[in-house]
Amino acid sequence: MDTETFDLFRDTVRRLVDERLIPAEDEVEETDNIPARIADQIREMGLFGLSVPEEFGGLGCTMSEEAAIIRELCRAAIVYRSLIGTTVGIGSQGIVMDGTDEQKAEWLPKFATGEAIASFALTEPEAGSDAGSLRTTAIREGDSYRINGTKRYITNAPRASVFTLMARTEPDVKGSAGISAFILPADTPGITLGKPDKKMGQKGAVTCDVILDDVVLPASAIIGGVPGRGFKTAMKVLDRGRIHIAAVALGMADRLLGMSLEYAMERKQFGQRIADFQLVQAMLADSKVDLLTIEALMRSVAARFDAGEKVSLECSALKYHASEAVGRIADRAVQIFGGAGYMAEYKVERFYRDVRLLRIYEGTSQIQQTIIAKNMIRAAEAA
Ligand code: COS
Repeated sequence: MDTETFDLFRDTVRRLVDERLIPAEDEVEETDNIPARIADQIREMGLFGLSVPEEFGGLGCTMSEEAAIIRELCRAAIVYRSLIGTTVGIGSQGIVMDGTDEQKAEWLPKFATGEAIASFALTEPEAGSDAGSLRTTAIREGDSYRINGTKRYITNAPRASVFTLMARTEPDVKGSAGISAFILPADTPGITLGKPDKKMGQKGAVTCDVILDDVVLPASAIIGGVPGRGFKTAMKVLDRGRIHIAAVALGMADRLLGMSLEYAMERKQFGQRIADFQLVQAMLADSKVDLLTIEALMRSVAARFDAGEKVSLECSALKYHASEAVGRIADRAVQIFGGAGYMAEYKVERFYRDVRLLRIYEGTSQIQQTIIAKNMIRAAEAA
């Protein structure tokens, strides 16, 4: 996109956030649902197609552009992002990165319009951080695969038209080598969904188990058509997803720091506004530093990703820093609001709970630390 078109698009998203999404936050929280009128607006604006290449009808955003739009969107409660998040990110990107021409032609135009919602099915009851130990099996029978297993905490499963599913095509091979990624249409016989999970926050986002009981898929459903490459596809998708999650953190950081500053400048105690007390200023300053460092790291990592550099370490560093930093910003926001920060009507306590998940999904902070250190050691050994 040229700069002018992009700026106009970002302004449209900004208006959507201010005029529609923020005013509906309480409704979403109370009903645990994103109203259809808002989902339709998000769809009409093309937000489901942010990352789909233009040749397939999407907006074809670079990672830097996607991050800027997601940052804008996530000034509103981050549950809105979760509606489009799996289709923009982890659910679709396996096909974008590694799919065959036929697979891309079949699915990407539907993701671009939001007609089809994509979901990412990696995690299992016994395979969370240790994704390579997943147990779902896909056993070859002639020209097809028979799939059995359970996937857990799958975001957007009830809304999904299709899953990117990781399953073990070589059950005798331990670890990541025997895993393949499948395109699994949600209406395939043998799929059942568990009850919606009850969560700490992010009301309106839906996750549940996906149970696969003798699900049969043609061999042509393997992403890229070659078995055994699914773990690498999942890892590449997650590298990219980690930049996206950092953009979510940055958007919420903007919102929380804005609220903190506004409140501190209005609220009076001891005869003056609390913003004039140095201990409150220290919290505001620390949050600003946290925000600026997410922003700076985001700019550099997204640009290097767009330039085609291998930036797994940096993606993990960014996701780790951004999710921890927004956690601190949310915690300080509660503190600056004081008693009001603990009360639901001021929303700060809700956002505090919402951002807690950022340190967990798409790889916990501890997994990001591991990836960073492993990459450092590998580079030193190779030098
Ligand atoms: N890009 C491309 N390939 C990658 C990769 C990446 N970012 N990371 C790993 N790989 C490849 C490795 O090169 C290796 O290939 P070879 O066997 O050919 O050398 C293979 O994948 C296995 O890598 P590794 O040995 O590092 O895998 P591990 O099982 O030790 O685990 C972690 C890797 C812990 C990083 C992985 O399991 C992980 O990311 N876990 C968190 C999962 C997660 O984020 N879950 C969130 C649920 S989805 S919302």
